[in-house]
Amino acid sequence: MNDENGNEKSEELDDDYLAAIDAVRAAIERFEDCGEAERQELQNDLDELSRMAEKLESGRVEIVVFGEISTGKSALVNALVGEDLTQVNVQGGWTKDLWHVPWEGTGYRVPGFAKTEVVLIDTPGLNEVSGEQRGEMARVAASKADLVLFVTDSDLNETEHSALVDLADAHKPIVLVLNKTDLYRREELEQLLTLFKGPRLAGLIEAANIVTTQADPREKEYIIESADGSTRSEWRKPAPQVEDLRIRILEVLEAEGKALIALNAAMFAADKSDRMAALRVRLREDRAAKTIWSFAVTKSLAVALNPVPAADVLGGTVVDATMVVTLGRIYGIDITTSNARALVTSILKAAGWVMLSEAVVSYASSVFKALTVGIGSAATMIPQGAAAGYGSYIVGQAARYYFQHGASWGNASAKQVITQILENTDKESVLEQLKEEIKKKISLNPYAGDGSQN
Ligand SMILES: Nc1nc2c(ncn2[C@@H]2O[C@H](COP(=O)(O)OP(=O)(O)OP(=O)(O)O)[C@@H](O)[C@H]2O)c(=O)[nH]1
Ligand SMILES: [Mg+2]
Repeated sequence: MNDENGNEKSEELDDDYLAAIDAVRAAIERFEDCGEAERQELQNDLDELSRMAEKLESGRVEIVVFGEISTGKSALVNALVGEDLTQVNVQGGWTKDLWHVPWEGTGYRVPGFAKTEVVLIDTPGLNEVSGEQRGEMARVAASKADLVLFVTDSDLNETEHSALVDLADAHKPIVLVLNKTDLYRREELEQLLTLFKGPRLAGLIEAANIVTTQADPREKEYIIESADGSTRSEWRKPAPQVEDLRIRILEVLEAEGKALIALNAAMFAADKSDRMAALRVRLREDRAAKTIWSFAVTKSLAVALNPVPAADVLGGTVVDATMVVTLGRIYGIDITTSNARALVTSILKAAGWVMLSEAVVSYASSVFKALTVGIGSAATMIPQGAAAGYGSYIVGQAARYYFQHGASWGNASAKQVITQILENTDKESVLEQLKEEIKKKISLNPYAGDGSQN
């Protein structure tokens, strides 16, 4: 950008670029307040977002070299950089890691930055025998690239074609590099290029982005004639030919480098944000389910092992209130113990006292049995405990719904929600499982009778 005096003006970063920085920062902030357990699960994603923010803020461009094994990706990186930095080998599957190679002297600078860095990232090849994990690593790297150099040395096979489709679907800018052209006769090469520029890849890659190279051409026999007329032959490796590719990369960067980086970062942030949100939902649901179950079991055991006053069996106990406070925390909502108690009571009311009456029946029968066969009989304590645990289980499910909806019953009434929960719960199976838990505990407790002795 030049001003009226013809001097280069230091450009401001444009709105898209700043919006991309904001999007990445916002994605980070969205998950920064999560609890310790969630943070551990989300840490990798958060780190990746931080790296993306740092990349954006420093204006770094990342070009990922991607493709089948042994197509010459590593050789291409070396040829572009002009140094043998990454390892080239005839053996397929040679590159096992991601190699970040700074590409100095490109002359490219992201507008708005005084100095920027272009990095070439060499990746492991696709289709390596037992190298699925490394192939995946390469795909992930490509999905984060500002620009992908898709390297092939022949017509595209199934793996290559579907990888190309995936990248194009993700709106990745791609330069398709046909390498090792020294191995083809002229007609063969033309035939291949016609194929690449034909209908099969139309829509996936524009013709201008199909480039040929010789990253590490095979040795050729050179005939050398001496002054005396005698000749000798010598085998030498010709210089690599990657100039067309270098020019094309710079053209793409000059034309849309900054937009590519911004678009890439914004899409990355959106994807990560979705992924992390989904992961967080799954984590919360897992933890909530485990919490509800463990409190239901605790309640079952408490009631089964200590024949208790009616008030405890009827719910609204410390166990239920503590469960509600714990569930609230899982969903990032702080609730006081007295509010938790109030919530438990309102859930029980909304349940239409169904559970209560069941619990009462169960309690009454236990009292009756206790009177007839003696307190501590497994025949009485197990059903009584399970019924109490079932009550806590339902209270837990309702409280979970309440917290999932931001501490409200959403569009429904508490009664509707709880009726639905009662309908959707396989009561028999929950009771059976609770009974099993109680039995396990009794058999582990040397002081509790197993019922048969009574
Ligand atoms: N004839 C010819 N051979 C090449 C060319 N470029 C690379 N090669 C050879 O192809 C083989 C594989 O090259 P690499 O650069 O290791 O290929 P790669 O894609 O990095 O392979 P992996 O890391 O195993 O996936 C080596 O023997 C190179 O010498 C080329 O332009 N022409
Ligand atoms: Mg390699």
